[in-house]
Amino acid sequence: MQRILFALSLLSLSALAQAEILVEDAYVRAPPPGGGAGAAYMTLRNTADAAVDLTGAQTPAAGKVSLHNTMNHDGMMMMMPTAKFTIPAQGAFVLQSGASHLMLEQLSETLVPGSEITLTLQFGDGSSVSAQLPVRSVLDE
Ligand SMILES: [Cu+2]
Repeated sequence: MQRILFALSLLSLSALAQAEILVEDAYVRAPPPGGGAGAAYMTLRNTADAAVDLTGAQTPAAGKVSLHNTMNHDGMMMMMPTAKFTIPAQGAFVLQSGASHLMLEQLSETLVPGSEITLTLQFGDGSSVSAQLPVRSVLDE
């Protein structure tokens, strides 16, 4: 009986590890004084042999987190919401200023440069990963 229980616990461990996503160089850019939205940037590295979709994110610091792409439309930079970012197998997806990013809207607290927020990323396979993101001022870039 003990042997069976041991096998079951190994199974649940491998299920928990299904999304093998590493969050690197993550930070939040605070909005300019006077308000607006924050933006989160990072590199998502996928160590698995299958592509993984980032489908959403949550943080206590914001009422809503949206996935945005930035597009050049006749010389105007426009942000367009998207349903997912696909992180290729054994590859990386980069969220950076002027490109794909996470938009932190309906801020529930002031994003103070030097502080940190917790961001939970949700993936298409039902798994999630949490990370601590330092808050930076736009003036630091
Ligand atoms: Cu945006």
